[in-house]
Amino acid sequence: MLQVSLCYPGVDPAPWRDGLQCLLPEGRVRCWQAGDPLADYGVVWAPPQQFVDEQAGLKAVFNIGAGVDKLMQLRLPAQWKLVRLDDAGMALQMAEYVCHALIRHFRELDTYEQRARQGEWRQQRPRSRADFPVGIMGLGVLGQRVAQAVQGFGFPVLGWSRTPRACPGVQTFAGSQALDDFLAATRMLVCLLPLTPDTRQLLNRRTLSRLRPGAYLVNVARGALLVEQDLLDLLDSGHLAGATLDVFDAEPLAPCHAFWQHPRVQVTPHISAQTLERDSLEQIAGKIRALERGEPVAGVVELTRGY
Ligand code: NDP
Ligand code: OXD
Repeated sequence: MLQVSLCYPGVDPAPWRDGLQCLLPEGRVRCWQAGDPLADYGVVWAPPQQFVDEQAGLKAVFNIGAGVDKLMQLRLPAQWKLVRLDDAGMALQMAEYVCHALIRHFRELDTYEQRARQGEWRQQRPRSRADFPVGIMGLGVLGQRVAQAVQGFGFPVLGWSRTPRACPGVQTFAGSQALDDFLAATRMLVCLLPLTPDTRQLLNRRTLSRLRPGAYLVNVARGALLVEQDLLDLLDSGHLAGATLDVFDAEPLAPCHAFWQHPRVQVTPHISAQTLERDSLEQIAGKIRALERGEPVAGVVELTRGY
């Protein structure tokens, strides 16, 4: 019988175990405990190093998320087949969240909300979409879906990736040599990059200063991509108009952090694309069956690349 070991510290794992058990009646799903025998498959989010060491011989390990940066901080066996969640209901949520943030800024809705609280009836001059090109960093599973949604609202869309990507209707840029040109053409920057050694602190004073004056930042990737003090300084200098931040260097965001009270920063608690239990488990169960049949699966992480 197939053995599946679930390791999801910090949450009640029972609904995940029971949900996967229902979808995989031919296997046995159990919550991992130190000293357990080697299972066939692992299903994890931020497991301890001990899980990795004891379960080094798993046939595949499924990450309960799209980003694998927490796992990458551990010593992983080179032979591990690590599989990330591949959309699983996150791309649509991400498209919703990013479009909301961009449109809220473009249509000056925060200004109208403030005025409404004062009972003030006053209209702004309409802005032109052509003056608000949206640059998306990361044209992967989520970035491409976001690019499609943003295009639907008529904004010019640019995209930046590590290797060249063709994305209909999107002006694409690839590699570090193209980063400055991409940034110089962007007014609303959306970050959807994985956190890797190459992308850590990529959003800093130098790169954010390359954006068009009055630029707006939406970071929905990982907090450690951004140097938070550099963002605050560029907001205060007026080079940046504002930011919507869903992810932070330290989560939960400390109660005294300057972002909470900053008048031009919108904060949400890492909810832009939440992991949906049913969608995720269906995807994982389907991929376990595919691997058992000897078929390839999508979403296998390249360990040396880090995403
Ligand atoms: P993918 O792996 O599908 O796509 C990553 C994209 O980033 C690819 O286009 C890749 O380029 C590009 N990229 C990677 N490294 C570099 C680099 N050094 N320079 C330029 N481009 C680079 O990831 P997803 O779209 O599925 O997810 C992106 C991230 O979003 C996740 O890693 C996770 O951290 C975050 N996330 C956040 C959530 C939230 O709720 N806030 C929810 C889910 C995910 P290439 O195409 O050439 O490979
Ligand atoms: C993810 C996340 O990476 O929820 O899936 O952040």
